[in-house]
Amino acid sequence: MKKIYLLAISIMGFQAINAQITNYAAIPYATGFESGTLDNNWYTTSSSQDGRIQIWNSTSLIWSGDTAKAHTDSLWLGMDNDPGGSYVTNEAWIGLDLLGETQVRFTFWWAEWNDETEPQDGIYISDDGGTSFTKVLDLNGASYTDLQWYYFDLNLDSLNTVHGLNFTATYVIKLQQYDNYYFAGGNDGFLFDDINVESTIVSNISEQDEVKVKVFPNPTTDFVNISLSKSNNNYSYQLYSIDGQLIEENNSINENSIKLNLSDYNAGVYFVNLYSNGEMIHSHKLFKQ
Ligand SMILES: [Ca+2]
Ligand SMILES: [Ca+2]
Ligand SMILES: [Ca+2]
Ligand SMILES: [Ca+2]
Repeated sequence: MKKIYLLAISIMGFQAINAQITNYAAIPYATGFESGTLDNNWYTTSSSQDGRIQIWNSTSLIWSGDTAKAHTDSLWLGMDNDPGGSYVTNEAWIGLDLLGETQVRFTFWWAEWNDETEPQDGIYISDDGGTSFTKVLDLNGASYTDLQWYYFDLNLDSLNTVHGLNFTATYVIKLQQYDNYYFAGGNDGFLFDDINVESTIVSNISEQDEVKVKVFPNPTTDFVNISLSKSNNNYSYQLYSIDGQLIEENNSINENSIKLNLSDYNAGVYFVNLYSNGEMIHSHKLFKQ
């Protein structure tokens, strides 16, 4: 039997959101929440009726001289706990049909307002329609400046590899917040904006245009050389940590070799994506010893 949720309409008059995922979005998928509602690729749920997941307007949330503004345009997705007093878990799921996809990136902007770090806060992924989730990124409020927007760029191929997940027709990305109070005056809450899921795969490179790539030494203790069989292709690269976070990038490389210095990074697995004129041509797993 389906549960019927009684929705508390907030005193601000915004519409609360709660609906099952009825569709798994094809990619590219993007939203900046400017329609004012969550489309049917989303499902939201809270562990108690105090949990609040709703779309806010840039002008509506002001406290102690600070205004919670959207990253882009007017609207953003907020998670908090109203009236608070006990802890609640807020979850917003995005359903994605990623069957057969490769080289998929999930990017988003996130801000928080005095939200304390708890292990439940973060980004989770499911490849089975939300039956089981794996945490792939911490969102530790205490480590970030309040109401400042931060960009996250997650390489889902890398995360799948690390966590034993697959691109399926019922792939779910879950945004989760855990805390015990509300935004304005209560000092808790997450803000999300400009969510984007897209494949960076190159499908139209002909055989003779293909750039051959050599990566060596790998494993390495410090440097990795990347040699490319063609020059003058306006190369760039992005280096990702094992948890899919972008840690280094370089644009407009006009030579046919790139030297990465991993000596300052911890031992472990990294991923480098290579681009030619903005299109991905190669992705490689690196082992730093
Ligand atoms: Ca927006
Ligand atoms: Ca928290
Ligand atoms: Ca903070
Ligand atoms: Ca708190």
